[in-house]
Amino acid sequence: MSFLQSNPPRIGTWTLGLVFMCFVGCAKEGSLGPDLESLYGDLEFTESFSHNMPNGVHFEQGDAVRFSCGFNLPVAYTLSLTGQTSGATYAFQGQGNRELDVLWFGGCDNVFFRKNEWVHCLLEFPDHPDDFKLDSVFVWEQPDLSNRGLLLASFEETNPIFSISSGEFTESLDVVTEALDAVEGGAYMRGVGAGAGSWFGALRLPLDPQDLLGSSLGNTYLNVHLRSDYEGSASVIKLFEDSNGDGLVTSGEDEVFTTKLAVNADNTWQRISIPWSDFELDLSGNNVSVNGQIDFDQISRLDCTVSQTGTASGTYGLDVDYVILTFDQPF
Ligand SMILES: [Ca+2]
Ligand SMILES: [Ca+2]
Repeated sequence: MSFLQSNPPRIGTWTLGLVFMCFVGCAKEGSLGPDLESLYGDLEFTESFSHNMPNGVHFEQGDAVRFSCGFNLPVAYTLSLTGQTSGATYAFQGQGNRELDVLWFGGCDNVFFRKNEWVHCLLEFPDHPDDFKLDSVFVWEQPDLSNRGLLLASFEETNPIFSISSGEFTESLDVVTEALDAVEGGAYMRGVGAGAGSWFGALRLPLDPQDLLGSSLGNTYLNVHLRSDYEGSASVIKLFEDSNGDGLVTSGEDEVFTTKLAVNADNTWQRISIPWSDFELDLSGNNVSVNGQIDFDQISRLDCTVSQTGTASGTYGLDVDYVILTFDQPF
């Protein structure tokens, strides 16, 4: 009986309990101190920075590189990859909760990483600038990234869908093969023209509206790799409709939309990605306006022309490789 009587808590016990809970609560709040301290404390490595491909990565076989590192505290990091011959770059940024664990499938921010290339891997911490780490990984082959979109031309095809069209001002227009300087694979297109013209030849890429179902102007991107050694060169991209549905693209009957891409004359590959909303109705020559809009179900062809930014007489030219359409985001 006395046991039962002593069991129900009295007011005094509750008060003590509340005081105790408050104390615990305060103590707990105070315990955030050491965490904050560690956040701004010295960065130590509990696991060294490394990756799982010491003998190089075979992207062609679907390999990926797993980078890992361990820290004594949560820390923001940047992992920058730089190709030593291609100049290609790729970066991961994150907030590691005491660890870094990322997979690289061969993606690139600008141009492709090349085959047989050393890639430098730099791990940096914005809040701890002195604690950077270096590693490197060897790339045996380029990855196949064509599943990111609709590949129109890589110049590696055995049965290409593209054709090449020369004109009056074309000096040369060819597919260069067995090229060590292709941005992707071993082949690309090279076109050179001379004169005061604006059309020195074109790469013609047929398009099937079926492949564009569900796409829209704002979410469809043209991605093309370009290089030039001639000042003032440009690629005018032309999008042709079969507006009247007769199965042909006819000047003066079907709508054409264009956009002009200036190319740096630094003999370095660059990737240009543009949304289709950049295309404008082309009323040059005897081109016409039917409804003034790009109709996805009438799209018939896309041309990458060798052209110039202005109208001056001169020699112009450029290289084209890996033309791919992507949806929802640039390549
Ligand atoms: Ca190629
Ligand atoms: Ca139209």
